[in-house]
Amino acid sequence: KGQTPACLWFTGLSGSGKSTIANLVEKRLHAMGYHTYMLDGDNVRHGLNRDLGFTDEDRVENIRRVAEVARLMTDAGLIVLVSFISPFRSERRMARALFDAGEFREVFVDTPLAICEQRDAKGLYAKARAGNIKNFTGIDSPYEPPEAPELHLQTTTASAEVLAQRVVDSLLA
Ligand code: GGZ
Repeated sequence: KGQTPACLWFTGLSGSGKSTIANLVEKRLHAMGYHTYMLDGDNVRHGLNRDLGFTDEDRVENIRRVAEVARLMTDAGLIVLVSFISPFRSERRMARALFDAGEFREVFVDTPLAICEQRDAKGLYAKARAGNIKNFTGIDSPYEPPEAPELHLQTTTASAEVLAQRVVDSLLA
């Protein structure tokens, strides 16, 4: 069965809910018979990008490689879900430029820093505030919010399930 390849590019702070929403989107696409692949820190930063840390320079290289891999995967016909903080506008623009028009869809998972920090599921914000993690996004490293994302998801006003369905609907529209 034919499918239109696409790159769903989730960007947002640590703990914003990118992975939660991207996982729900992937599950629903699978259930409809689409072929997908998820690229995230868990499968990329431990392998392909294990030489990279969290300086600005390393994040730029992290995103460059991820974008190139995503491009290869869309060439193979997949719907790729990319879930990285990807904090810099210029790198997201560079990623977008690798794809054909309409193929790249930037999904801004917009959760205020105060909420991410309050949840702090992994205790990373507390460590960053205490100075035990350097260059932590939102604390001592910048996050540049998208200016014109294809989708802007405000996680404080809707559930992950509802937001995931919005992503699926927009992709299949
Ligand atoms: C931000 C960090 C840092 C620093 C480790 N800053 O909540 P998590 O744990 O699972 O997601 C974060 C993840 C971010 O990696 P990315 O590859 O998405 O970042 S980027 O796109 O900016 O290259 C967090 C963990 O790694 N983590 N140190 N200093 N997040």
